[in-house]
Amino acid sequence: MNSFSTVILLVLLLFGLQYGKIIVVNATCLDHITVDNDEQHSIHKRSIDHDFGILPDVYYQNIAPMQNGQPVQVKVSVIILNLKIGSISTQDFEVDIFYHQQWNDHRLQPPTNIEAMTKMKTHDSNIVQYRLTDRWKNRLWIPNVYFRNAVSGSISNILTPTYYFTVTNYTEVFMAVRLSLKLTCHMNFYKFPFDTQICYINLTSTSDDANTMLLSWHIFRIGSHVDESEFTVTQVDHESDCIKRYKFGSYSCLYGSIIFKRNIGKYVIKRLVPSFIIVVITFIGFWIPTNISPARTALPITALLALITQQIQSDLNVSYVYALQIWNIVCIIFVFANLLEFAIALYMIHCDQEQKSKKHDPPPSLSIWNDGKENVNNQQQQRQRSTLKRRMSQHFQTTTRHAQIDVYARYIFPLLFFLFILAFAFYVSTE
Ligand SMILES: *[C@@H]1O[C@H](CO)[C@@H](O)[C@H](O)[C@H]1NC(C)=O
Ligand SMILES: *[C@@H]1O[C@H](CO)[C@@H](O)[C@H](O)[C@H]1NC(C)=O
Ligand SMILES: CC(=O)N[C@H]1CO[C@H](CO)[C@@H](O)[C@@H]1O
Repeated sequence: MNSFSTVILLVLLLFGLQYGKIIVVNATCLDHITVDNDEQHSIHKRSIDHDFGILPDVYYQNIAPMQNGQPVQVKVSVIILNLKIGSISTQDFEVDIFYHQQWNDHRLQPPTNIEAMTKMKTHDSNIVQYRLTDRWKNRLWIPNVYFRNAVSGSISNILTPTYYFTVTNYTEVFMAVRLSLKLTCHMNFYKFPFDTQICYINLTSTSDDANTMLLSWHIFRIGSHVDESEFTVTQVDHESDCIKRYKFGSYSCLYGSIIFKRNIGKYVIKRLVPSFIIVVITFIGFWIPTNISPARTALPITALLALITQQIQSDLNVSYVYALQIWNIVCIIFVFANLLEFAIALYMIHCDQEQKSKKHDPPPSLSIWNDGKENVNNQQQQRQRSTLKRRMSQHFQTTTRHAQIDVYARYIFPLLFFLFILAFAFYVSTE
């Protein structure tokens, strides 16, 4: 009984050893292994990386692959997928980009383990291209580039792999990564809402100076999915040959610029047209007789209140005066001037009436003085006629009297407003 169980145990042990051996021995031959559990799967993957063998025996990861003392040329591409302009207070913009860099690392060797590499189909059979996993970013020399004006940023990892590496012709390394960045952009709002903003994407080498590494643009462009509700992108530019000089050395840099123009439609409809109409309406006041005070005062005062409310609501919260504010202030001044003009007109009419009544009063007393000398009938007729005339003229004065100043204002105010609009249009359209 005891010996029987020992035999079974021995058989099991031998079988286990044999099985284990199969796995160990056949691990190098990756095509023939059937992997069942996760642990073995990870061994399988790692073995691809380790056995790839593109690195020489001596490889310094932190030394740039310079050839004949020439700096490494790194071609950079930035393709903007999404672009969102931040608010006025934050002065930034958010971008989603595809970031590519290509360089030649002549130290790399053709892979030793051909079966293990992920060879890619290319249109030309002479070109050998294969893919590397993102683990290679810890083993290869990679250009150390950073975004100078980035506030924050992250590598998009919505889908794996986040990094994408390929090696073409054994030495040409291509790296791609998708980034979400928030970049600062100094905007000025002097011409708001007719403003045009320029935002930059600035790149600089961090660790390799201009003697060891040079950056150059390959592609800088904007994709088609750019949000253009507030702004329209009008120009995209890029500039190479940029070297930043510091005390401790000079570094290669790149910058791309994006110029965008604010879409003014909304502001014209919501801000400019209403205040324009309000000001024009107050000009009607000059055609209303001066003595109809309620109509003449109500019009500009209501307009003034409306304009001031609009001015407060549309505050941008910047410390300087901007175009929309100038427009609003001038509209307010026009309405205020209208009110002042009415006050002056009213005063002038009042003076006129007093003068007239002084002029007209003596004749009756004179006629009384001459009463005895002249024909009584004739005198009475004359007196009646003159009082009728005076009453008529007084009546005329009280109903349809316009101060002379009103007549001038009818032409001067619209003319000045028109000139202001021309000047304003000129101001906002110049650079
Ligand atoms: C790879 O080599 C082939 C021929 O040798 C050449 O035509 C091709 O331009 C090279 N590709 C790159 C990316 O260097
Ligand atoms: C980016 O580059 C532009 C153009 O050279 C420059 O005006 C701007 O100041 C740079 N911004 C930063 C943050 O370096
Ligand atoms: C030790 C052992 O079993 N090795 C096997 C490895 O796989 C090959 C087939 O690819 C077998 O022939 C060997 O016997």
